[in-house]
Parts: sequence; structure tokens; C-alpha cells
Amino acid sequence: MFSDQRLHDLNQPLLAEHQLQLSYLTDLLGRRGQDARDVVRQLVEFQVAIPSWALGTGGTRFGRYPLGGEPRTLEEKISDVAVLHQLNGSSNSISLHIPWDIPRDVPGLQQQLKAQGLHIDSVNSNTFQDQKDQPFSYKFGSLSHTEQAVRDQAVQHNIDCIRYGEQLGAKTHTVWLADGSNFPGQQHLRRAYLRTQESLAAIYEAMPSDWTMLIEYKPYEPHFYSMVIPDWGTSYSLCQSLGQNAQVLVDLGHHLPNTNIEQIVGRLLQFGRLGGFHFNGSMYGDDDLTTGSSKPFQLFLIFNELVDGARDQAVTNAAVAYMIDASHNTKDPLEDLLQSVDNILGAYAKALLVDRAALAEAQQANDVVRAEEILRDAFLLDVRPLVAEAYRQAGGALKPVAAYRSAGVRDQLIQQRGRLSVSTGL
Ligand code: PSV
Ligand code: MN
Repeated sequence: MFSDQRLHDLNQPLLAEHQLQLSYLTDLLGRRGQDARDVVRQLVEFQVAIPSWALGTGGTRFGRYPLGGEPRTLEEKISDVAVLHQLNGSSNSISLHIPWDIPRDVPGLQQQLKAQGLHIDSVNSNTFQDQKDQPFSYKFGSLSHTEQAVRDQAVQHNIDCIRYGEQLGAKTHTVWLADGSNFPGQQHLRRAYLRTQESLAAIYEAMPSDWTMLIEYKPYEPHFYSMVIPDWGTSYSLCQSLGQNAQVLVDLGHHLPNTNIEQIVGRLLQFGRLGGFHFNGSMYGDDDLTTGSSKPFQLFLIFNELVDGARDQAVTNAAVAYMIDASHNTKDPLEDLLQSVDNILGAYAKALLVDRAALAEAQQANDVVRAEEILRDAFLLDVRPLVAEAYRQAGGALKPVAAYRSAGVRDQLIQQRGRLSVSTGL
């Protein structure tokens, strides 16, 4: 949708002001012994996957307000992600949810992905809804169900997901288990865990040896008395029992209020078990909020742990897979995703600029105020010129949301796909 020439034309009127801001910041950082170019380089490298289910309006249990032009097929979802990637150069991969996005025309999809410079990052199983032709219901659980036959069906579904993913070059299988109970006594808590462990082991066995299994935890919803995998400790213990290719996935929204998520990130890095991240606004459960929209400082502190872990030679954690996991009810999904990536890159840039040597000194000396000020200094710096420069160097737009709007992308999508097109997903 955006040719190089088009992006160049969109950037042209903004360039002079951008250069001015960038050179001021570069000089300022240089005086402090920091290299702006190096930060920009790391921002250009940073990629965050887009889930196939985040490209349409999600709605809530109470209503859905489709905005038109939503992608109707996997091919159209991929082309929406291509638009994002053209604009920000930071979204080069897609996560698929099966069965919402079963790949039908594999060679065609491979060709499309290649042409648009994208790849499939992860496949996600779905045993939180019954499909119309499945023999057994998941009403009372899937991988943890009391009946072996139901567990077998759920295991097989996960294996099918992996097989679909293999066809498209994915290397990660994500399991979020919706199993749990709503009433005290409904489920034997320890046995439900053991049955889940056994089911996961069967899936792990079937996974190619160069794949990673990500196990996502969530404290509530759809069940409100107990979830079988409610917290990082449970995910971690399951990963340990499975093997080195099982890793914990942290979804920012899957924590009880005031949970110190950055500490969880630090712990998992220390144990070498942080495998993946789902970004969202982190207000409640699966919120529809733009990443970093309401708690930017928390997002920065999380990145601070990630950067600190990456720079510590004692930390041997493998590369972390980043993804945005939000559905959209109020905003245009594509604008929301561009804003999320922008906030993520901003938080990352600030974390890269933390004066780590000074922070370590202040911590060692128990100088609380100094330590906090060092973090505040980095957090309060306006790093938008660095993020914009990363977009520009990646061949994108200096201001992705503005470019999206001035090019009239949504109107074009409505013209192509209709006002009533509805995307598969939640
Ligand atoms: C579940 O709450 C979750 O965060 C999981 O990642 C799902 O796969 C996703 O939302 C989409 O429903
Ligand atoms: Mn998630």
C-alpha cells in the first residue's frame, strides 16, 4: 500500500524538524557518553509480532462495533500486517490462532509472506471454545479434563496446530489454557495440575526439537474461582518438568492489580525461562488498551529489567518472543497497533539509556533517592526522535499514525472489503 516514494513524500515535510530534534538529542546524549546511533540501531532491530486476531474489532461480551474493512481471510490479515510493517519496520511477524486461521493455500501464503517480508512467528491453540464438529466439549476443561478422551482431543488439537505451523515455518507453539473452576470443590486442584502436566508432556513430545513451547498464565477468566495455570510459578514448574524448550510467557494483562510484573520478568530471566511476552495496556485481564497508554512507567520498568538481563553475562536466557495481545473495541485496530509499537519502542529506548553503572553504584550504596532519580532521568527523556529515526532508517514513516491517516488506509480497506466485513477472532 505504501511505495518507497509515497513514504518519502509523506516524510519530506517533517524531515527538517526531525533532524533538528534528533541532532539536539544526539548531542545531549553524546555529552553524557551515550551513543544515540547505537540506540537507534537496536530499535531498528527490535521486532514485535502482531496476532492475527488483533486486526479486527474485538468487542466485548456486550457489543461489537465493527468499523469496516476488517480482514476476512488469513491473506487479508497478512496484508494488514504488511501495512503496519511498511509504516514502522517493527512488525515483521504474525502469530496465528488455530482454528481461526487455518492455513489453506500454503504455497500461496508462503509466497505472500516472502513478498511482504513477513514470517509466521507462533501458532496458538484454542481449547477455550467448542468447535462445531468436535466430539467432546471443553465446558469442564481440556488438557486438564477428568476424562482421558477429552484430554486426548485437546492434545491432538495442539499437535495439529504445530503441524500447521511447521508448514509455514513457525518455531513457537503457545499454550494458554482456559481450564479452571468456578466453585469451591468443583475441581481437585492438585489432580487438575497433574493431568495438565501429562497432557503438555504429550504435546511437547510431538513438537520438533528446534521449537519452543510457551506456557501462558492467567489468574482469572474464563474461570473465577481457580485457573489451572494462574501464575508464573505454575507455568515455571510446568516448563521445568517438560524440558529446556518450554518457556514461560508473560502477558501483561494477566496479573492481579499491583503485581510487580518487572520483578517477575527479572526472576524468569534469572532462571533462564522467559520465553515470550504479550503486550497490552495491563489494566484488566484481556484489556483492549493500547500498550503503555495508562502505565508507561511500568512498561519502562519492564524494559529496564529486560535490558539489564540482556547486558548481564550471568543471564543465559534465550531470545524473547514479543507480541502484542490486545483486541480492539474503541480504536481502529491498525492505529492502535501502531501506537502500541510506538510506546513499546519508546520504553525500550529509555531502558537502553539508563546509566547502569551509576545505578549499580547507587544500589550498592543504598542511595535510594539517587537510584530512583537515575531511572526517572531515563524515563523522562523525550526519546521520540530516536524512535522516529528508527522508523525512517527501516524505510518507514517518521509518524506512522499520521501517515496511515493521511493515506486514507481505512477508507481504502472499506472500499475493498466492504463496510460489514468481519474478522475471525474474538
Ligand atoms: C488469553 O487471555 C490470551 O491472552 C491468550 O494469549 C489467548 O491466546 C489470547 O488471549 C487471545 O484470545
Ligand atoms: Mn495473551
